[in-house]
Amino acid sequence: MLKGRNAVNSDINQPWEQDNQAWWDWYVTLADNPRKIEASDLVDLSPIPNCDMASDDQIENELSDLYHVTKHQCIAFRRDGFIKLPNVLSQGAVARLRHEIIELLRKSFDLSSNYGVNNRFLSLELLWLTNKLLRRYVLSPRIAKICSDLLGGKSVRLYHDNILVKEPGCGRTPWHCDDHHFPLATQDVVTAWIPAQPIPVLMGPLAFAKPLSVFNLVKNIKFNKFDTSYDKLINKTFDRNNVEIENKAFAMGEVSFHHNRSFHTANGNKTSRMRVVLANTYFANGSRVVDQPTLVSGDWQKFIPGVDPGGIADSRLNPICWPINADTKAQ
Ligand SMILES: O=C(O)CCC(=O)C(=O)O
Repeated sequence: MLKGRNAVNSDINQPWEQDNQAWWDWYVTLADNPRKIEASDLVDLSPIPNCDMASDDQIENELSDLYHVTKHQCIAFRRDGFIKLPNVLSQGAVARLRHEIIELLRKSFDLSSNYGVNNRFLSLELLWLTNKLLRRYVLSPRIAKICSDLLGGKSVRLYHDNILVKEPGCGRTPWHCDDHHFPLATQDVVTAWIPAQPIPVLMGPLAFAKPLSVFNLVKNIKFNKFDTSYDKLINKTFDRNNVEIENKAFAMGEVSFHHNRSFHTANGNKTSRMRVVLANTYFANGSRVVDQPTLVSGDWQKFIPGVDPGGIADSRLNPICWPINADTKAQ
């Protein structure tokens, strides 16, 4: 999985040498999976609630309509490092998102087998540049303003959009916090994890360790790029310290928002339905790229083109998404 210089020694202070799909293919090998999920383990779910897909106009209106985040929810986010908010999307907007993402996946991957071709973690990114519908979900004032509110009202730029799909039988996502991943020199980073269907526990919802301060318990654990030891050690440390893990289902339209120091994981997909998610990451305007991005940051220059380490992360691919400004509207 690791290739070239990345495969040679244990150093992570080096650029990632492949694309983002290769990054995910490698990354999920770092997860400790006690047992491979077999085709016979997969559970068929009842059909997704039947609803009409939202039209373009409905999506445009819904994703511009502002969501009221309460003071209590902002406090909970700062304490826990994440919050799950109900009804961020309507059922029609979720159905449309899933439909569109599956169409896009078909163009890049072979989805013909029910068990998944390789039980892979599939990823696509930067779709907001080419797909008008996805662009509404990624540059959405509704979603970006929630992130801004959770960061105390800062204006926020897009880092990237990422379609994250677990085929049936795909295993766990290793424990991590995004601070190790995004090469941004700020603690003002939020990812909106937007499921494109309900996610029952068997499908592997995003699961969070709380409160946010558990970061301190594990911050000195050394990342190992070759095996599952990092994931195992984090798990063991949380276990030993009785850290509470929230691993609950996501209802249709529910979206989670997590801070870049929030430790999170996701179990494997033990259902016969693909777990389809759009994850958008936003960060405070004015933030810089770290001085030394690592291979864990993957192909970050694709998301902040033309900006060198240490520079302000304000490339043309990082529009300000909240507050709405002329630049964003024109795009
Ligand atoms: O979708 C997953 O399983 C992992 C996603 C994740 O870690 C993230 O969005 O930060």
